[in-house]
This record gives sequence, structure tokens and C-alpha cells, in this order.
Amino acid sequence: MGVFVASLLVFILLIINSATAAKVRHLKWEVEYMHWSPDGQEGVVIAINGQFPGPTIRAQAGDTIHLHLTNKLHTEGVVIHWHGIRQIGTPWADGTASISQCAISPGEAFVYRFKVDRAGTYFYHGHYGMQRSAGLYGSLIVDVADGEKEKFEYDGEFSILLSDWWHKGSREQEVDLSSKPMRWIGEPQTLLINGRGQFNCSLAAHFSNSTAAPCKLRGNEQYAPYILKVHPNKTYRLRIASSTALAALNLAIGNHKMKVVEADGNYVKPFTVNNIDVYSGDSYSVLFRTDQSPTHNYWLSATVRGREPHTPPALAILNYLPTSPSHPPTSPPPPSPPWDDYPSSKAFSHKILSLPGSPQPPKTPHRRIILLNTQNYINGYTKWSINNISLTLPTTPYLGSIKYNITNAFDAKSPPDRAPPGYNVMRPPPNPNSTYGSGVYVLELNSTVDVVLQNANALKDNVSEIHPWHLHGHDFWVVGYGEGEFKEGDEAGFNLRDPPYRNTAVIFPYGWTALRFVADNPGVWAFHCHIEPHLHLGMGVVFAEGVERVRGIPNEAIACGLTGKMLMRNGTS
Ligand SMILES: [Cu+2]
Repeated sequence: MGVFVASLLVFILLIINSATAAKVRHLKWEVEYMHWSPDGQEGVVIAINGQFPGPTIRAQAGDTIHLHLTNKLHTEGVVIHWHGIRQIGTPWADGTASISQCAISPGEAFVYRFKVDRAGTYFYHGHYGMQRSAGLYGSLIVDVADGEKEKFEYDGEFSILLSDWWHKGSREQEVDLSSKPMRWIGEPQTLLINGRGQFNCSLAAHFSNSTAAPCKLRGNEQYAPYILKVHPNKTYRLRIASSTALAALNLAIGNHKMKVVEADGNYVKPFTVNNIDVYSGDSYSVLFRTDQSPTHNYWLSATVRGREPHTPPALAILNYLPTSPSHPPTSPPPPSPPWDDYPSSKAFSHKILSLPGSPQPPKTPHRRIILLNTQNYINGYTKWSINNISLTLPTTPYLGSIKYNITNAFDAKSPPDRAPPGYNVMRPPPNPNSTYGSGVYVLELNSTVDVVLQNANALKDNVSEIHPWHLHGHDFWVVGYGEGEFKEGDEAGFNLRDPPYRNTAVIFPYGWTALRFVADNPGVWAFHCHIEPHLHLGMGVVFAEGVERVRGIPNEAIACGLTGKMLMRNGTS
């Protein structure tokens, strides 16, 4: 009898377990340079397992990713950041060089082990130097757990990762940016959809009055367009993420409307648009209905936004089956708003609100940090600064130096919570000089923090750019946008009812954006402009909270700099 009850119990436990068991997904990656032709002109990309873009990671909410990464770049370190994954309890797996870990040395390996706790559309990318520009990125898609359902229905899905591509290599770009005077990288040669674009030829040459020659493609080229094969009268989910180094984009599907349903892994109140703005670091899901004539094909196009474009649109083809995909669309690529139509960009951002039932922001913050974004000079070098400090990352990762109380690893003084009073954000800086810094904003664990990102005029008169800011380790509520300078009292207008919950938010020229988040994830977290050359020139800050509570930092994550020496002294390395 006892044996029977016991085996019955085991049987029941097995059933319960198999129904809810989250899986561990084992992946083995090798990262190396490879010749590739993303746009018809051969260059080198950073590839993963011989693929560009890197392999798509697909998992279910609650799964653990166990990823063994070997760096085969030979002469440079590497790390990978899992963009949108909060790394709750695993801050050392966030993949930020100098912040969460040491760069993985050539020839060495590192295991990224972390939980994907929430369904959504994410991506991953290099977070060391300018390796994202070199093509180190891929998609990360988390489906709902078994037995769970999405809050919208669809018959099929596609995933597109947007990026921008330069013919000059990222190492040379890095030297250009760090030179005196700075040599700006300029606009990208090509925009890529899933790593594919066309330089020097156009798929839509027969529509435009440009001189671009028509592309002569067989379809198997590395730069042949991505094709979305659809059946008529169905609803499709299109997952969109942008890992561009620079370009803000606007995406449209000819003759088709899109219903926005997800942003950065969170549900939003659905709304329908003809085109969607996608900033670097953003991810979205949209639904579209294949309700157009099935004997035609249509364009999916991405165009540059917010900077005067010198780059042709990226094109993919929406192919209605059984029509042949080589049958060119009969209408021109969909129109997009002019690059400097900021009112329409703002209107789009303001439409993004959380779905009822989403996490709600605390009603009042414990602390407000105002981050003034300025362009500056330091000894003649062009930099970006936050409250007059241009971020320079230390050699010892903060996570280790803070956890083990190692002094002198970074600036002991915390950066200021606001810029000097009286700064005129509408004019170039009166004193353009700035300083380097590596200080940390130490946040009280579980406190509610408001961050106001304040845009300003750059060094040149009448120039203020869009900056998409991305927070690691948390989502934040985007509680407000405003024009000009943020003033005491503006918080009365914050949206605390249905603000979107996201990890990336944009500041518009001469404006401010207010975010609220709860510092509830012990670790050290980057918060920075997602434009890679801007971050490279110092446009970021570092937050830390509850680091004393962090347990289980793998030695390999901190075996460099002063923490490396500490491990050697302790005989643990
Ligand atoms: Cu920026």
C-alpha cells in the first residue's frame, strides 16, 4: 500500500512537472570574423557559428538559456548583451563589458546562463567597443509558456531585425571617432533587414526617378531581399527589433495597415497605423491582415528618420502565395513621413500606452535624477556628456569592484543628480568643455526613481538630435514627454494611469522625457543612448543597487583588472 501511494505520488509529480517544466536550452556559440556581403559589396562581419546575423534564439517564458560562448576573434575581447532580458538574479550575465563582466578574451569561453522570464520580442548584440556596428547581433524570441495564451490572435508570424551598415570597418570607425578632431562616421551606406540590403542597385529602380540600376538577383545571394511568404486573408504577427548603430527608422508595408500590440516585451493598448517609428533598441510586434489582392506582391520598407538621409530605404517583399516571389510589386514602396517630421514621430510615441492589467507605476518617486544630454569637447576631442560628465568605463567591471569593496577601481564620487542651474537647453553650451568620469549612481534598493532625460542644443547652432535611451536590468514607465526645459511642477502632468512599460525611450530634439522605475534588481546596470557612436563618446551613466545582495558571481566574469588580482591573491583563479 505504502509503495503504491508513493509511486502514485511520483507519477502525479511527474505529470505536474512535465506540464509546467521550464526547459534549459543549451546553446554552443563560436564568435568569429567572416567575409560577408550584406549589401552586395564584400566586407567582414562578426558572425556566430558562421551565420550573419547570428542565430535566432527561440525559447519559452520561464526557460533557462545556457549558452557556451567561445571567442574566436583572435585579437579582441567580446561580450553579448541580451537586450530586454532583465537578468533578475543574474546581473553577471547581462553582457556589458566593464560593467557586468570582463570582456571574454580571445580563445576563451564564457557561459551565459540566465532565465527568460517573460514572453516577448527581444534581440541580442555585442556590448564592447563598436562590435554591434560590426554585425554582432541576432533575434531573441520568447514565446508564452505552455498553457498560456498571448492577448491577441494570429495565424502566422515573421521576425525582422533592422540594422545599418557601413563599408568602413567598425575598428576604423572607432579610431575616426576617437581622433582629434573627430571624424564623424556619417550616414550608413545601407539599411539591412535580417542582414540583407542592396547597395548600388535598387529592387524598386523602375519606380523611382533615381539613377540606381535595377538589381539583377537570382535570389540566393547573401544580399537578396528577405521575403515574407503569406497566404491571403490571414492575420500575421510581425516582430520588429532595431539594432541599428545610428539610424532611427520608419517602417511600412505597402497597402497594409499595422496594429501595434507589443513594445519591448510588454503589451500595449492596440492601435492601428500606416507606418511605425523604430528607434535603435526598440522592439515591437504588429499585426497585419493579408486583405489585399493576392495576385500581387507588396513592399515592406524601412526609411531613415530624424537625420537627413543619405541612405536608400531597406526593402523586403511581402509575397502573397501562390504568386511567385520574383514577381515585382506593382506599386511603388510605401510613402514614409519626411525625415524631419517630428510632430508625426511624437504623435506615434504618444500613442503607445500600456494595456489595462499591465504593471502600474508607484504613485510617488523617492528620488529624481535629471540627466542633461550635451555634446562637448575634452582637450579638443568631441564627446557626449551627461550632467557634464562623459562616461569612460573602467578596466575592472563595476559588479565585481562594488561587490568586493575594491577602492580605486572607478571614481568614488557619484555624478550629480542634475546639471548646473540656469543651463539654456536651446543654445549651444556657453562653456563646451567637459570632463571624463566613471562614477556610479547608487540607488537605494527597492526605491522608486524618476529619471528625466533632458535634451539640449548640440555644439552647432540649431542642432538637437534624437537619442533613444536604453536601461539594463529593468523596465521603466514612460510617464511624460515635454518641450524645452523640464521644470519643477511638470511632474503634475505625468501619466500614471497607462504609461507604457518599456526598456527604451526616446528624447526628441530640445525636449525631455520622464521615466519612472523601481530599483529592485540587485546589480550594476548601464543606462545609455543606444546610438553606438554616442555611447562610445561617453553618452551613458551607470546605476547600481543592492550589490551587497548579489550572490554567485562566477569568477570568470570578473577575472580581470583589480578583481582579477583579488582572485589571484585568494588563490581562487
Ligand atoms: Cu545619442
